[in-house]
Amino acid sequence: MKQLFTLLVLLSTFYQSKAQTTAISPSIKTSKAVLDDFMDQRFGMFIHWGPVTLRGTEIGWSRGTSVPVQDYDNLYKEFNPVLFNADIWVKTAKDAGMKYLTITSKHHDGFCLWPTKFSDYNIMNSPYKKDIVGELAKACKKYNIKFCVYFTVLDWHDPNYPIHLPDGKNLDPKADIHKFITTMKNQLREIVTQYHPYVLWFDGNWESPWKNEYGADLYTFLKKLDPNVIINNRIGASQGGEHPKLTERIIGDFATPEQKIGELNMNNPWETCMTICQQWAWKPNDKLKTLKECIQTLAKTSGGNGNLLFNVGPMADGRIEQRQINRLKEMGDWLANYGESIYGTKGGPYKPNEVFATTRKNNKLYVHIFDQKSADVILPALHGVKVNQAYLLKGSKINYSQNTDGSIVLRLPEHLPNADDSVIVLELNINSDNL
Ligand code: FHN
Repeated sequence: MKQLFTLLVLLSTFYQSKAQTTAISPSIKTSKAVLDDFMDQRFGMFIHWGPVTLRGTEIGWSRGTSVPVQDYDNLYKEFNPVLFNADIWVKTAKDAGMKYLTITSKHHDGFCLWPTKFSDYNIMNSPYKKDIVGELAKACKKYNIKFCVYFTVLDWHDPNYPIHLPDGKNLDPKADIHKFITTMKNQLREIVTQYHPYVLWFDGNWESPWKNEYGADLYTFLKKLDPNVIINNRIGASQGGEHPKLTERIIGDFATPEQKIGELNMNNPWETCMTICQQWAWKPNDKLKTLKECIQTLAKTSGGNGNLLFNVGPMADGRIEQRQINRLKEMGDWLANYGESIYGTKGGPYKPNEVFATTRKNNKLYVHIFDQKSADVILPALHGVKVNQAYLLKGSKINYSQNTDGSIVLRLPEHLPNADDSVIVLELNINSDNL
């Protein structure tokens, strides 16, 4: 009996200490004010780029699959994006109405787009020999776009990371994860102290070598470097299917649903990441999303109280494809008219659907009308809410009525100003935060 008691005490101590190693002290967690500022931005540019664009295959994932490892790992010797111009990339983001920009400083293939002292596998040893990350940080400052950095916690190229191929199962006994983490911390210290990113966007947290306690340690380490740096929920170890979630166990400041619009969530911050084409890195003749898909994705993401990180894949010569630039400019033109219904708003109170989504700010409820076939759009009753007036944002009055049950009937005019998303403003008798 005594042995059993001793064993139970030992086990509980073990699990308590394990739990402690993944708990983040509340005093160092990113503040609500900083996260609220992030969520007010609503729309950012994601950029996946590296020497793999010379092959037009997927960054990281095509190494050792569609591109032989030896071939893939030597592409950097040809990588010379002479047409790269950070100002053009950042102005493209700005003209799209984007407020922040996230660059893959290091993806799963281990190639570093900045002159790191901790790996020779970096841009300074390519024919290009310029600091891509630094150029983008400078251009973002110049154009008042918040600069953010993507960093992978798996690295199939680094001999100290135990897995060397996509979906690899064998752990390399010669690898040393603790040396790998030391290199990672040194590189992240370079990034944070030299480029001061607004957000650190981690990725690659699903393979067995990565442990939740490594993520907790890394979060704490980064917060000592910059207490206000915002960190996503992919710094700890993922147990599969967790990217859209933010739970007690998951380390990080915001959830990251991928290639889909997140669920309406008024409690936890989240950001959908999505490609404007199909592939993250540049692919010749990749399928480009329609303007309707782009605008409605943004509106439904905001309607769900989330941000949209929208990805472009620049080409090997350093240019973003003109068709992607054009599509983003069309989004920017829409935002120039309707941005009031996106930036600095909250989502809800209704769950976005195929007919409409809603965003809100002060006493205004913005109704994004997607499906314009029906003559009326009916909004379920909101307790204690009375509509004082209704009108098209930047347009004419809208006929409406409120039923005795409080539901709201919007009578759509025959012609709406924007086929993809026309925004109707309802001015309410209360502050929309209280809905
Ligand atoms: O494996 C990566 C993928 O290449 C891409 O970077 C996306 C972007 O969020 N993240 C991972 C897949 O979940």
